[in-house]
Amino acid sequence: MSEYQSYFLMKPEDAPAYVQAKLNYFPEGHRLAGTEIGDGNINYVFRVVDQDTGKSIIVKQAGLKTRIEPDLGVSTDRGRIEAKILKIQNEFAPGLVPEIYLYDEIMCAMIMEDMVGHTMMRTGLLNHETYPEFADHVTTFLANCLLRTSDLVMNHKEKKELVKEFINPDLCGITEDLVFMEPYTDCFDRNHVFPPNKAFIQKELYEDESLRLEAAKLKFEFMNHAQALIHGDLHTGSVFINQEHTYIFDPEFAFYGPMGYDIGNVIANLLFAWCNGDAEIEEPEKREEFCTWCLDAIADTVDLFVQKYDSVYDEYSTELMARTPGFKAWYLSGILADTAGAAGTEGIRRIDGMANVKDITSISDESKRARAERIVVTFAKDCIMNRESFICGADYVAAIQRAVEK
Ligand code: SR1
Ligand code: MG
Repeated sequence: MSEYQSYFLMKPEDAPAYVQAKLNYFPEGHRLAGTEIGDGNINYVFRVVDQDTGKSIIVKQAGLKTRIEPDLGVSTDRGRIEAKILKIQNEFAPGLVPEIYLYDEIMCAMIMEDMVGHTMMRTGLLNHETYPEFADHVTTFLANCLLRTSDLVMNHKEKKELVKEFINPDLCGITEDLVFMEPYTDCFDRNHVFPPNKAFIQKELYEDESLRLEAAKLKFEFMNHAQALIHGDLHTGSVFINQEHTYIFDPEFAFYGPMGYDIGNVIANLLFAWCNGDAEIEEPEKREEFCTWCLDAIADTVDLFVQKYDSVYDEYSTELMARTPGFKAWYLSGILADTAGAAGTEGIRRIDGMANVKDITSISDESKRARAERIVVTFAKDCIMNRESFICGADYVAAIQRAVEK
């Protein structure tokens, strides 16, 4: 193992030897091939395949610089955070996250399960596939991972140790800028505004002072409410899925933050899928089927989370004060308001911020894309401005309908 005593950035052809040196996974002498399969902005992802058996494994390495330029200046410590949280999540939501076999602090690389037979959810949704089990799986993941890392369940001192371990200033800094600041002002070159919507974005996002005030409150809630160990970037590119099973992965943005941030991100990304289906599916019946599934998945995500919040709370929260009658409902109302706020901030930042989503940008007809963006922004503003009133799945579906009709 002496060749891995100091850091270097691997190339695809380095990955097989690395796996062989670190892990007893492939038999000696088998022909192994390494390819780079990552399409993210930040890390390198290599798949190593045993050409004799077809068995495969993944190596994910943090580069010293981000893949996009200019470099975002994020510490390689993100690899440690990701490997550690996946182990915790595997304990609380077994089978819903990929298994980590090893984390190497020198190479800032982890070796993990290859999620064979699963597709990146955003890619599947862009092909207008539907996933009947998604809402059930994602809410099992959310209710367990969020509540069971919070003060509702954990010993308060142990929880504070985790808060310390998961301080993630660089990645949080990206979110603070890209989600909670830049989309609300026209003074950042990194914002992408679709030219036909320039006047709309100017009026609805850059010049709306009351929106900016609520976005500022949500930013400070994100930075200061160390409620639970959140995934921190739960969009449909962080999910690998098929008809029966779901994996939630890529939690490098994890830190102790508000639970609603994760739930709201799921909702907003399902709306992006709805927009794509609404604009791109030509056959009316197929369009209706796909779009209805998206709305049902949004509603079920909220309603099943609420149900599972209740059962996980009852089963695991032994905290004396948290058992006070009325506290459970009060605590939930805070999570739900944060959820609506996060659905709104994710919706807005994916329209005019730096990191757009393919669901919207790939809509080929210019006027349909402009309409989709206006629907998302109208819905998102409703979620942010009226966040206390979004308490069940039907509230989100009604808000989407209002945005469509506006
Ligand atoms: C430069 S990083 C852009 C976005 O990609 C990540 O997945 C996060 O969503 C981040 O905001
Ligand atoms: Mg990612």
